[in-house]
Amino acid sequence: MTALTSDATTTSGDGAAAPARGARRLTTAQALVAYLSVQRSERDGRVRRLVPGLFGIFGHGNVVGLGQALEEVGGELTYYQGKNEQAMVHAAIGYAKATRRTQTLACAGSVGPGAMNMLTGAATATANHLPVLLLPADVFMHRRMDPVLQQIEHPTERDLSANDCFRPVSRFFDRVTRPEQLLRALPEAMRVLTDPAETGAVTIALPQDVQGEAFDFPASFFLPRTWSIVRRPPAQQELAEAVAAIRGARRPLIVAGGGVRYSEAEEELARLASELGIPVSETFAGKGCGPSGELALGGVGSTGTLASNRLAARADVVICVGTRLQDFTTGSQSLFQHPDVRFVSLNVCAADAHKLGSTPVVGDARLTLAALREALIAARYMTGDDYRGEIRREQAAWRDALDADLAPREGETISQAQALRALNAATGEHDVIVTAAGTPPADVHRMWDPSNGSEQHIEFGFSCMGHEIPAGLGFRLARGSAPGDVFVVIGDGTYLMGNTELVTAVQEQLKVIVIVIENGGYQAIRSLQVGKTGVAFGNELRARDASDGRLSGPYVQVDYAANARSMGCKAWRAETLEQLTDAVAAARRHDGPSLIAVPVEPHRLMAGTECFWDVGIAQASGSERMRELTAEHQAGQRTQRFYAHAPAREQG
Ligand SMILES: Cc1ncc(C[n+]2csc(CCOP(=O)(O)OP(=O)(O)O)c2C)c(N)n1
Ligand SMILES: [Mg+2]
Repeated sequence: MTALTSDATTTSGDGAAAPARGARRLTTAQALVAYLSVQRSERDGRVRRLVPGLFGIFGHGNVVGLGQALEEVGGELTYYQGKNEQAMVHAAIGYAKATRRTQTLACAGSVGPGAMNMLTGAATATANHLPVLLLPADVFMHRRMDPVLQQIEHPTERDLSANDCFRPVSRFFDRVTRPEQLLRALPEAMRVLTDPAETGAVTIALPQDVQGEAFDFPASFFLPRTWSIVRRPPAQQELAEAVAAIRGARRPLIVAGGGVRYSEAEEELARLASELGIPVSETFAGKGCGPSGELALGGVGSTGTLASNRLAARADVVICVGTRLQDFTTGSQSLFQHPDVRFVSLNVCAADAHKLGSTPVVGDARLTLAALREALIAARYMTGDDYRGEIRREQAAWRDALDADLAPREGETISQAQALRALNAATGEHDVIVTAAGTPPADVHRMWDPSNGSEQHIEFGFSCMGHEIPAGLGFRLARGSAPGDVFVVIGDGTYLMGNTELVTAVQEQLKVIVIVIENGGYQAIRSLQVGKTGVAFGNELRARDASDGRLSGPYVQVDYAANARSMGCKAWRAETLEQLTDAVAAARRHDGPSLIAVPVEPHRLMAGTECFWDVGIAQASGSERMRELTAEHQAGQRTQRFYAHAPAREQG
């Protein structure tokens, strides 16, 4: 061992010139901490710490291993104390989003439940292609005293632990059963974290005995290493095929996804759109990354604008940029109704670039958009005046429909969309809005006007209730003292599921402004239920009623502002739009975290989007209404399409 270590030299990154001699005797956990402390990422010449901090909750499974290491050698790895392990992962996701996937945080949970609580966060990160580094503690490898506390004891697979549940929700998984395995596991983990096509949850399970086991690590292992996040250029052949597919288009439409934002390709997208006259619609993750002005269509799909959806229904070529094309975006593959519609998909991830039978262009969004723009200009491509007129008419019709939808109604309290419009007016450049589940992401996607310079970050790849507040913390942490405020818009149901990271915000003095929309429970789901089954059951926050034995009694009253105050936040309740605007101004003046509770009209949701969304419908029922609704839904299912691969050259 020592022979290997004492002569080791580095082949990596900055500092590579100096050969490192000797070995460092460290425990697995100490080596992990020392290694993370010197990893950096680089994109476009800007170097940053790749993992500058770690969220953790200790238990017996990691306090004497990883906890010991952090205390002794963790001076360069800021430790944040989580309040719930799932929330820690959401904070890391927020951090990764804020830094456009160039940085993230590590999350350490103890063995058993602490580790398992991170699973939902892992899935959220993986579904969204967002880097997070997860360090769940694991059971003993030596097994001298099995079964130990928090061990599941699988009857037929004794080498399996609860942590094997991370495998399907991770992009990289390893269980480090000997200290020296870190020499292989950690570089591979960093590679996956920094590869835009592969990134997601990266999980390294740390058995509690192994965390404390020592090894003579080569000193070179701990030299600073910089991981370049390379912009992969598109292949000329794929580009040529994309040009061939687009050049005959009369009604092209761009669908911009999160990949545009993560690649920081917004300007390049705006340039292509304006020089070629192609309108831009946006997915949830891409919300706000398209251009503003006459080619901006806003959200697309199930929660999209009428302008986007009507133009999508007639588009002949759809140019997808950095999108995973999930069913909310495609209207469950019913949105694009042009009989000969074809897709061109620009994506750094080949699997995404090939979806919907697309003509794929695999590469970085910014480079690919620039190359495509040049190639289309060289081919003298440009949309016609008639199409531009059509776009303007659809935008005007959408603006009118939105104004009518948001108008005050006699005898009603304010609506959520009205509150969002007021918030939209009270925010501007550098402000960030974070949403994830319920109706807030849907409404932000549809009606938020990003032309004031605010950024919207909607987590809807997994739409995970509980993402919002910790993700807001992640944004604030990543942005440090940079200008602009972080607003979290969250439903009352979701607030009840995950709010305790507000204590962490107080602990760290992180200024996050949480807007809780009070509407008596899970209204997004109630509305879906009533629309698809004709009845309301089990979704509102109501007391059990003795007469029918169901949850049909009065609304349960929760004082959300008092709840936030009890955790150390400032809090207000705003019942009118004026009160909301005033509360936002007061929250901006306050240094720490705050909350504004906004009661809204419970059943008033935004009007429909003319977009079908498929859900598993009841094919048998004793209720006539249910049978009618099933027939209606099945009519929608008949509009679903199979989009075949149609490369230009095979079409002649
Ligand atoms: C962890 C998790 N559990 C369940 C769901 C399903 N779900 C989606 S929205 C929603 C209701 C959210 O209620 P609330 O936050 O009050 O928002 P509202 O629907 O009232 O706008 C539920 C239960 C989910 N997305 N995530
Ligand atoms: Mg609600």
